[in-house]
Amino acid sequence: MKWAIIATWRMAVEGITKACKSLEDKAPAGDAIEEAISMVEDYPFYKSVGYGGLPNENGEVELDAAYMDGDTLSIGAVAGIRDFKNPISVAKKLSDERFNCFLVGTGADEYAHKNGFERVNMLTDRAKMHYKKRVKETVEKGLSPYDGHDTVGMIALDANGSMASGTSTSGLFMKRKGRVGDSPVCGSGFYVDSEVGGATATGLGEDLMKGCISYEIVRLMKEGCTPQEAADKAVEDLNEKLIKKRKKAGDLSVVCLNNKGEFGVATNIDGFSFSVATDSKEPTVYVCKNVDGKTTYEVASQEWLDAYTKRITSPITFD
Ligand code: SD4
Repeated sequence: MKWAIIATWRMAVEGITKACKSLEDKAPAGDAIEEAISMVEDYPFYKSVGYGGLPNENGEVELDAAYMDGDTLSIGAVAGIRDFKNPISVAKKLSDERFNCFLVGTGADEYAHKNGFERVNMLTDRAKMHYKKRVKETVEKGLSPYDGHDTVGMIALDANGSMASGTSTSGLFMKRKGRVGDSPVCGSGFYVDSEVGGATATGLGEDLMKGCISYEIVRLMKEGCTPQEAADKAVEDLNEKLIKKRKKAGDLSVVCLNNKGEFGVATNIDGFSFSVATDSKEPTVYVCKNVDGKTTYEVASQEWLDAYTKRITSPITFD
């Protein structure tokens, strides 16, 4: 049986590269997801996931994460958790619970503490600088505080045909305290059913939730769409509906994978990237374009990859 793993954004590629070795050694999809997402959470230069994630409007890092097992449909999720190193691991552990599997705020913190998860101050000096800079720019230039975000969302298929999905994010930069996006919400930020496939989303949570977009993609795949057809249709339909009913649509980007290891990707923005690997494909980063409402993608060039690394690691300057 084939294995495969796909994730939103370039930032997932190191995690995926590590998880590939486990999938090759017949590790369960859920373990591969936890391993790969933890690696994204731990890297301080990814400023929208885990350690180094950007704070809310009060300067506090509040993290959302979720995990779903595609064999049992078990779900675990946390929202607004503070100062725990790996929210994905807390979410995965919660998926063992029959009840109380989605915890928020201090309830999530207490659960994580009682279950021995590692506490770490997740607000880095670099994130503080981003915050100060944004406060200054917002006052001086009237910028939207919500610009800029990247959630990691992932789906894996293992050699036994089992599937799992996970998400992890610090949500929107400068979000209101207590704000929860789509990422920990089942059906919106993620969904997986090993009998069909899985999907995960990134973008403006408030809009992604209006279409329950991850569930919608899995539903379309179940009805016979290929992953690419399902992703295109779900993003196009939601984008159109939002424009028709509300005059604007936020960023909507998705990746999906069926239980044969075939993947699909769609976005309504330019510049969405994703990372994918299968038993016959080395970990690869692709960059998407949206041309006349259709998503196309190509392998990220070395120039693009170099510019990315430079951008995320360069010093933060105040003009
Ligand atoms: C949220 N969807 O909290 C997340 C943010 C995100 O890419 O995905 N950014 O709304």
